[in-house]
Amino acid sequence: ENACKLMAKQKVALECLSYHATATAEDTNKLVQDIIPSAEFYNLYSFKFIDFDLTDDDTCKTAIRMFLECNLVQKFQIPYQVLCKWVLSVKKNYRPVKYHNWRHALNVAQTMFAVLKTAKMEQFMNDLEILGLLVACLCHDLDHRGTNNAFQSKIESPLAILYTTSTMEHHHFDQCVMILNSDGNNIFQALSPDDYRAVMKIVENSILSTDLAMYFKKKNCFMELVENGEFDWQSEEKKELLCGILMSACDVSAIAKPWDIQHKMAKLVADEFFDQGDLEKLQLNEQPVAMMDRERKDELPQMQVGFIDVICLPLYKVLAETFPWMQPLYDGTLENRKHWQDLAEKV
Ligand code: 5BB
Ligand code: ZN
Repeated sequence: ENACKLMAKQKVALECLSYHATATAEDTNKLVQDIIPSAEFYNLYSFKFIDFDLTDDDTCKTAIRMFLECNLVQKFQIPYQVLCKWVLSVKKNYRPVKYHNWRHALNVAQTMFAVLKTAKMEQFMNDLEILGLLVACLCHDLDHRGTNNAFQSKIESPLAILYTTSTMEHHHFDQCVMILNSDGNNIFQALSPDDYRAVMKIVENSILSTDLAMYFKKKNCFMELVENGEFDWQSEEKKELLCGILMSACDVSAIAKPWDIQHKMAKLVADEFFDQGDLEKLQLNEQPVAMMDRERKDELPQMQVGFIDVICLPLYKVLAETFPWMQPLYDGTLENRKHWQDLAEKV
């Protein structure tokens, strides 16, 4: 078994070497010189943030603005050049798939920013946790191939042999570490060894928490604490749980956006699922599940209602009950449920 894993690791490493590259000096210098518009300009404090009108350059500046706005550059002595290079490198290590691309990562990070600032969750986090959460959001889907864990397992990809559970999430974290360890990309370089270890632990836990299977486990623990009237979120164990739950809340937050945005985002999600379904039909000779079958796209509104009822509303409900400033995520989702329900009834 160990020999098998070693071989898989070598294969993954070889694949990565051929694909992986960090930002060029030229691109980095250009970004370093540019002025970073304000948080207000980018609408960063709002749960209605959209990336659609942003250029690729602007998406990098948006990410940098979040670090500046949280004072992280100053607090952790991040050389500005390193921050710029790191953001460009992270962007470069997302693939141009339809949904799980750099813009999805940026949207997740922006929701986390709004959760910390506008939903006032900052009061439960120290600076190191805020740094870890923003880094985790930007890195949480690195090198996503537009296919899910079940698919990696079905095609017996080296990744699935290396990591039998949370396959892609382990890979996203590995990619995150790989970028940080690349020349001129280590935004954590000035941290003490203890802080370094602590922030990496937060990043790892937060990225692994974005696996849906992990979410269901964490949600139950979280609900138990809430039902027992927990008010103290400071212990390490509870903080890990809270960070994990917030990651899930941000990861699915497209569901809480104004309807026209949610409608477009859901189309992107569906298109990526259908592409995987096509691969399953053609490469594996298998009948894909409804969600991934283009022939069944009429069922999309009903599936979104299911997604909202089973995953999103319960998640936002327990969060809003515990932290009232999180309510906009619940309200936005409930509003979209009406629209999807209307569409589902027309079919
Ligand atoms: C999701 C879990 N899966 C294993 C089986 C199918 N379900 S689902 O029925 O809730 C479902 C979710 C079905 C269809 C869907 O999209 C059709 C376009 C979705 C869906 N998934 N809809 C979305 O808008 C989004 Br965003 C997603 C992404 C879900 C990522 C899961 C991460 C969850 C962390 C808590
Ligand atoms: Zn994601």
